Amino acid sequence: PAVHSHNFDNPGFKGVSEIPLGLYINGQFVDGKDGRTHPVVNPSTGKEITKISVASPADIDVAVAAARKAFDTVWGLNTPGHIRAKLLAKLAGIMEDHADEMAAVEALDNGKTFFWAKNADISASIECIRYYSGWADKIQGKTIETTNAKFCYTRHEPIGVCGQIIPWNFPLLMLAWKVGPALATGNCIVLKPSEITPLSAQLFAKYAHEAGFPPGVINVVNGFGHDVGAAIAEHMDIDKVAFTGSTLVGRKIMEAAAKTNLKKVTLELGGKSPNIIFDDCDLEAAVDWAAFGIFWNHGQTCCAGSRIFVHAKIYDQFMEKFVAKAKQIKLGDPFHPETKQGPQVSEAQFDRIMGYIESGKADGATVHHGGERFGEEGYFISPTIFGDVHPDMKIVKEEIFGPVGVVIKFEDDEDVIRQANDTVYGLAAAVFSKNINRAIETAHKLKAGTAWINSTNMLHHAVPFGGFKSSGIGRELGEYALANYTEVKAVHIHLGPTTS
Ligand code: TXE
Repeated sequence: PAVHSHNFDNPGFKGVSEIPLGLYINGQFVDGKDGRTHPVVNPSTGKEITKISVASPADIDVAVAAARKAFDTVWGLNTPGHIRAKLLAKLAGIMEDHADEMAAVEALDNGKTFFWAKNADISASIECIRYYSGWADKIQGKTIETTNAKFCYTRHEPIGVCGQIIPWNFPLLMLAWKVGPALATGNCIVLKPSEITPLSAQLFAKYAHEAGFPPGVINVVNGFGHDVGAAIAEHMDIDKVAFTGSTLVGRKIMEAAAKTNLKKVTLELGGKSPNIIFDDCDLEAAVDWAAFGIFWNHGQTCCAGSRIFVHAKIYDQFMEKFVAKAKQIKLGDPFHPETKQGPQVSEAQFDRIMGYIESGKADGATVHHGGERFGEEGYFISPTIFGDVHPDMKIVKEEIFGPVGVVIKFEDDEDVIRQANDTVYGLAAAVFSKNINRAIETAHKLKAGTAWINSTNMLHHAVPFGGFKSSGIGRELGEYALANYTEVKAVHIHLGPTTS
C-alpha cells in the first residue's frame, strides 16, 4: 500500500503530509483483498487528489477477526482503564502536534475552510479524545441494596467489537465522537470513514498507530456504504454499530441489525432544525447567529438552522440584514484567509442541493439571495435565502444539507412552536429573545435533542448530542455516550445459607 505525499504551500499550512493509503487492519496498512482503489476528489476543483484503497466485505471479516482477537487478549477487560487513558491522551497529544497538517488535509478533502477545519473540526476532535481519556479510568458500576442475604453490584463492561460508520461533513470530528467513548470503555473498533472524505481518518490511523494502541484495537477500513457499510451493519460478530448519516441509511442499518444478531444500534441522522426569532431579540446578534446556523460548514451540518421563523414585527428588518449578511460571505479557495465558504463536498451533493433550489423556485418561493452556482469550477453554491414559502414545499419539509435557508413569518408564540415541531426530525432548535422566561419556556416545548437560546450550532464534548423522533437513537458526547459502549452486568452474591 502506498503513501500519498501532499505538498501544501499556502497561507494555511506549509509542509508535506504523508498520508497512508491502505486499509488499517490489525496494526498494519494493507491493500484490500481485491486490490481496488477509488479516487479522492478535491471539491474546490473537481480534480483527483489521489487514489485510496477500497475495502470489500471480505476485508471487514479480517478486520472484525483482528478486533475480536484484540478484545479477547490485549484490550477489553484485559487492559486497565489507566492504560487506556494514557494511550488516548498520547493520541490526543500527537494529533495536537499535527493539528495544522490534519486541518489542511481536511480542508483539501472536504472543502471546508482551513480556518474552521483547524479551529472547529481538528481542535474539537483533539479535545474530544482527551476528554474521553479522562473517563477511561472512571467507568463505574453501583452496589445495590436488596436483602441482608445478598450483595448485588453492577459492572459496566465493554460491549466488544463496535462498527462505526462515519459521514463526510465533519470527517474527523464524527470519528472522534465515536472512537473516544468506544476506546475509553475498552471496546475495539472497525471504523468506516465516508468514501467521499477518507483522508483525515487515514492520518488518524497513522497517529493512533504511533500512539501505540495494540494491533486490532483500532481498524480503519475505507469503503463504500452499499457493500462495506452494509457488511458492518450485517456482521454477526460485530456487537454494536454507531452511524451518522442520512435517515434513509439509518433505517437500513437498524433493519440489518434486526435481521442479523440484534447488535446495539445508535444513530445520528438528519434534521430540519427550527430557529425561532422573537420580536424582543437582539436583532443584530440574531442575524449573525441565524447566518452561522444555516451557512456554517456550507449548510452541511445535521443541526443546521434551516427553518428560520421570524416574528412579523421584525420580519422586514431581519430579512434586510440577513440578506446583507449573506452578501458578505466570501466564497472561494478554502485555504485563502478571507474565504468564509468553500465548495459543497461532492458533485452529487451539489446536484442534490441545486435540485432543491430549483424546486423552491418552481413552487413559487421568493429567492432573496443566491439560488445559483458560484464560479466555474468546483462545487460552490451561493448562500441562498428563500422567503414566501409554504409548509408543503419540499424546501420547507426536507433536509437540504446545503447553504439554503427558508425564512417564515409568524405572529403567535404557540403557533410558531406548533410549526417548529411540525417535522419528522428533532435534532436541534434555537430561540432568540431577551426575555429569558419566554426563551426558556419555548426551548422546553421544542421537540429536539438540543435547544439553543440566543445562539446556534454550539456543541461541546462534555454535553450530550442526539435526536428526538427520526433524527436518531442514543446520545453522543459527554458522560451519556459511555452508556452506548458498555453492557451492564448485574452480579448477585448470595450470602445466606439457603435458597430462601
Ligand atoms: O449519506 P449516507 P449521503 C444526509 C444529508 C445528505 C444526505 C445524503 O441530508 O444530503 O444524507 O448524503 C455510509 N449501509 N446526511 O448519501 O449515504 C456511507 O458510505 C451502511 C446527514 O452521502 O448516509 C457513509 O460512510 N452504510 C448526515 C455514511 O453512510 C452506508 C451526514 C453516510 O452516507 C450505506 C451525511 C449502507 N447501505 C449525510 N450506504 C448527518 N446526520 O450529519 C451509505 N453508507
